[in-house]
Amino acid sequence: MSAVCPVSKSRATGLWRGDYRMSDMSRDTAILLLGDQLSWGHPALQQADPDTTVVILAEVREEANYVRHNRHKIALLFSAMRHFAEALGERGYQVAYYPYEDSVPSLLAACERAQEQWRYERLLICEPGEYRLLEQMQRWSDALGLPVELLEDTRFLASRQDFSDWASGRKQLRMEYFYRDMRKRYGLLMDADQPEGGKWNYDADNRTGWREQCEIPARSEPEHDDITRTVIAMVEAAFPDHPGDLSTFRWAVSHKAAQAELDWFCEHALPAFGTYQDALAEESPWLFHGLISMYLNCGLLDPLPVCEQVEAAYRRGHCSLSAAEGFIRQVLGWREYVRGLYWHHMPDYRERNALSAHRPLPEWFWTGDTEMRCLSQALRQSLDLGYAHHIQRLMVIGNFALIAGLSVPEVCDWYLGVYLDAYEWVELPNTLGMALFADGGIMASKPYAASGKYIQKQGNHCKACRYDPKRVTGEDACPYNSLYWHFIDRHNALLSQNPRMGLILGGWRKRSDEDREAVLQWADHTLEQIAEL
Ligand code: FAD
Ligand code: DLZ
Ligand code: SF4
Repeated sequence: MSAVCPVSKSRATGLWRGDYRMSDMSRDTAILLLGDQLSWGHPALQQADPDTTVVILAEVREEANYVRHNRHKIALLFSAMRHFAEALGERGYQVAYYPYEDSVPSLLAACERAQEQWRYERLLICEPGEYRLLEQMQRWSDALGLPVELLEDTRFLASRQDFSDWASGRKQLRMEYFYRDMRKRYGLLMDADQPEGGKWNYDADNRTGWREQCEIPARSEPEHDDITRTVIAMVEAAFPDHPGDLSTFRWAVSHKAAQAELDWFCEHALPAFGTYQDALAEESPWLFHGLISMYLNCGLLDPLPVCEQVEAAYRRGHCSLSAAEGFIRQVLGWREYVRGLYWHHMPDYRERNALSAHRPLPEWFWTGDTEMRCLSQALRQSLDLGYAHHIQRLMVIGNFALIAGLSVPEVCDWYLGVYLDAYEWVELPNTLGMALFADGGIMASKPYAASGKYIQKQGNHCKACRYDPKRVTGEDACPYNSLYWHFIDRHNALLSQNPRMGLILGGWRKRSDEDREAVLQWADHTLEQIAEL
């Protein structure tokens, strides 16, 4: 195997670039690798011959700007792309790399430029994670005048077809049953054909609130190499209006470094992960969470080895069954399930707005500047770090958006831009379906609406908040409280069809007219003042 056209490392950018001698400039096949497909398990790489293939990687305007992506997300992807380009070069591939400074407008434009240089005869692409891009790519064959093959993304544990087969004929698509089938299929945490420990799900053990019971292990900061430093400086200059404080950039940008993060998690945080999975802590944005979704979603980690590593930790007695099961349920269950649901229901899923939520997003969603302490902390860390854990996304930010009736598309775009693990296949079902109930209950069996009491139970934010979680009306009342009852009251008709809401609705109806009126009036006042909360 010989690379006819040697790759050379440019001093200026630290990138692998082709040596553009005309005699060398042709390849049979091009592979376009997207920024979230940086995996050796990529279906086109699996069948590629480096001698006849050119791999295209491109940092392009359209992908970087179709929502207001967090600068952490852009820097993570660009640096990981540049590192992967290097690794491809080391394995003998010719790489056509277009850095952001080249001002390439779109992925199609990058393929056109590469075609001029490499005169390839067919283009292989792994299907993208967003419907918007899939639709575009289906027209690329005409635009480029050559065959474009869209390959199935084999990096997931359930294919789109697997999910459709599972879904067909079912009235309800509940995650729990999908998850059990996946456990059996992959033999994870199984004892012959029975679930390890006799139960499928240890969710009830995963709900302890945070009362500073133990020390939260400190995370180390990965050291940045020249490539990452160059990318950070470029992103800071090129995206001045995007959120993200890059002085705190702490993310792994190679397979090896991402694996080291997973190893650290298994060693230090996994044992307490199960217990505090639903906790909210004033003193830490990370608690005992994995911080691996950003790597799984861009190809730096693969889901099966991740689950196997966590199971191995349980088998050697390093963590409890509830910790291992709680974690594997997220990766093998929820992650695969939301992807299946997305492709099963797109494109109309994106248009759903079952509760007619249209209120514009308050400006403080982009600054975190609100006196609601739990919400301010969750927003600020989301904007600054590109990360919030699940309960912050669901029960602090998402819950507020749900009970205040914030615009579904605006909230979805916010989530898609702000988080460094966000791609529409995973963001949309979680936001539109799970958090906002805008799919009318396809994903969640009841809305995840809660008052300040839940947030107080799960964490320690309320102690230092200017609002009082026990009060429902009045200047000091926690805004979550009246807004919660306003939500219950305004969706009374729809919610009364849901047997799981009976108790709450019954309790609300039993209250005196005066009492209810006072709460609703205060909620109206709160909504009028939403910009000032
Ligand atoms: P851990 O708590 O350590 O969990 C382990 C892993 O399980 C995660 O890395 C992730 O890969 C997987 N996982 C857990 N829950 C889910 C879930 N509901 N859906 C898919 N995977 C899950 N996750 C994303 O990857 N991208 C998103 O854009 C995204 N948007 C979300 C929006 C909302 C409104 C909500 C409620 C959840 C969203 N999630 C999203 C799911 C979840 O919050 C994140 O995966 C998790 O917080 C990532 O942090 P972690 O790696 O520390 O997770
Ligand atoms: C998110 C993202 C960003 C910010 N930039 C790029 C890019 O410049 N080049 C690229 O190939 N991919 C990028 N991505 C990831 C894509 O948006 C992602 O592949 C699609 O949204 C499909 O999931
Ligand atoms: Fe959040 Fe309400 Fe508690 Fe303040 S009082 S931290 S707004 S739940």
